[in-house]
Amino acid sequence: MKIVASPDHRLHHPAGELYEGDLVPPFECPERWDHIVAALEGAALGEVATPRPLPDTLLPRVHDERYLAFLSTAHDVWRAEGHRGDMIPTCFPARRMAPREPLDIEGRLGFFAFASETSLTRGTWAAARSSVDVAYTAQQLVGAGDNSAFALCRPPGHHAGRDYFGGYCFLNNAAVVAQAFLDDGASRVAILDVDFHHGNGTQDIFDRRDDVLFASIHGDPRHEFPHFSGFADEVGTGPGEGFTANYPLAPDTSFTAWMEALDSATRRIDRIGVDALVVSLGVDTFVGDPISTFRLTTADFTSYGHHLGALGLPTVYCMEGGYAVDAIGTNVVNVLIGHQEAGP
Ligand code: Q9C
Ligand code: ZN
Repeated sequence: MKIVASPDHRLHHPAGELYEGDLVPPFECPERWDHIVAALEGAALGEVATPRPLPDTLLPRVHDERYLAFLSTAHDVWRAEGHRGDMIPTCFPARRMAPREPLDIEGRLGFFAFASETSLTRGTWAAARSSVDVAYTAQQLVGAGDNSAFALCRPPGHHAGRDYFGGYCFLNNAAVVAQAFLDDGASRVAILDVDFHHGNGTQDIFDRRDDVLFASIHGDPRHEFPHFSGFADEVGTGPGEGFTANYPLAPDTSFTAWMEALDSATRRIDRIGVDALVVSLGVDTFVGDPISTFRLTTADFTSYGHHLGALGLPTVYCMEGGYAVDAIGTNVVNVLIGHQEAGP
């Protein structure tokens, strides 16, 4: 299995995260990447390759141009106005307010955000760009004939919608990979999102499309972030109807129940028939995760890796969440080893 990673992820390291009334050290931290790289080196899955930049035309196919213009310049504007720290959104357009981009930078920040735990920092754009380059390079390797690749994306991407950031995500890495497969000639691609949280951003991007099947297994939004997306009755809109599948699961879900949902999701992928698979790989389903409630053990990650490898599809794994830093490397490597053992 090919592995792609970039040290530029380190450019994104916010000073704090708003969490339960305090500004705490961010759960989504650079050390996550270090632990995964260390585990990958120990596992000898393959060499770690550095990314090449994605073509300029690709990002605008999944993100709004105005959003990209904002993200790429926001912190420069912020600094030009004399602010030194990170940008934390505080004011959002709620029901019946005007959905119009303001001129003021603080207004624009809230306009393009959906949550305030995610700071936008001086290095965020460069880091998010490197993350999407990592994902794109993994896709190119699989497109060129490798069976599977792991994109060690950081920051993660699945909460980033067509024109909004939040949930630690800015650019949607998995969506870029799916779009790149289509642009290279695939007729249909599946994105399987196994992160503990619903991939609301990915769903938003492909909601009306029938060329990308989006399936997500996650904590029931009645109890969990992102709170307003990921219900079972969200099945896609218009031509996309039937190409979104959500599997919300109760707090404290066991591996057995989780695996039943995975089996339903992969049977649907089989039924529809796809040319490539993108896995949004969050390992925050781990029993020891500090912000999540599922109960998967380290060994369970190998089991479901087997299940995914046995699908026999060209596969790109994009790193998403996982916050039990000491276990994150082993959990990720176990999925990839499981995939490799069962795959073609
Ligand atoms: N009470 C990803 O895993 N805050 N993002 C949750 C829990 C936001 C997670 C608060 C979690 C975002 C990529
Ligand atoms: Zn998550």
